[in-house]
Amino acid sequence: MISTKDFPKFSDSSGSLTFIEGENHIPFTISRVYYVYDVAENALRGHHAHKQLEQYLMCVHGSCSVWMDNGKSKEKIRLDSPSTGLYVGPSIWHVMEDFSPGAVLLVLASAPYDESDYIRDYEEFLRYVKEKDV
Ligand code: T46
Repeated sequence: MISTKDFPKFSDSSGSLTFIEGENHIPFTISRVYYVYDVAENALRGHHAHKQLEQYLMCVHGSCSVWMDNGKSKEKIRLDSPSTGLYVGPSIWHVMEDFSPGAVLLVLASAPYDESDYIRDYEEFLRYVKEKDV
């Protein structure tokens, strides 16, 4: 379920640079970029799944943890490198937690914001993945 990608990183004594080329590094056309920041200590974000949306999540400053749940099992990953992206595809219930102070979570998304693509109720999510499995 957990699928990460390390993007190119150039470091020298003056600092580091990472770049992401849509066509070369991302398996979907990037339609939207957003970022989550100023997250309070102990705050939980996410708590939803998407029906169609594909995303890459990366903590470009600080760190945070992401729970991934496909309705059958759950896995947790710590995002703590600005050059590592986590793929979150459709039908994955995800929760972000344990943001370090000042953390910035950058997200590349395959489509514009569309609330009808969200499943925000966990019981509905379990029904949805069960129906899709049949
Ligand atoms: C996701 C995780 C990783 C918009 O109006 N446009 C947008 O592009 C986004 C992303 C959000 N919003 C609105 C919808 C809500 O009223 O911003 C508000 C906060 O969104 P939400 O509570 O969904 O934020 P998170 O951090 O729980 O989830 C976000 C994304 O919404 C979601 O797609 O996968 O980050």
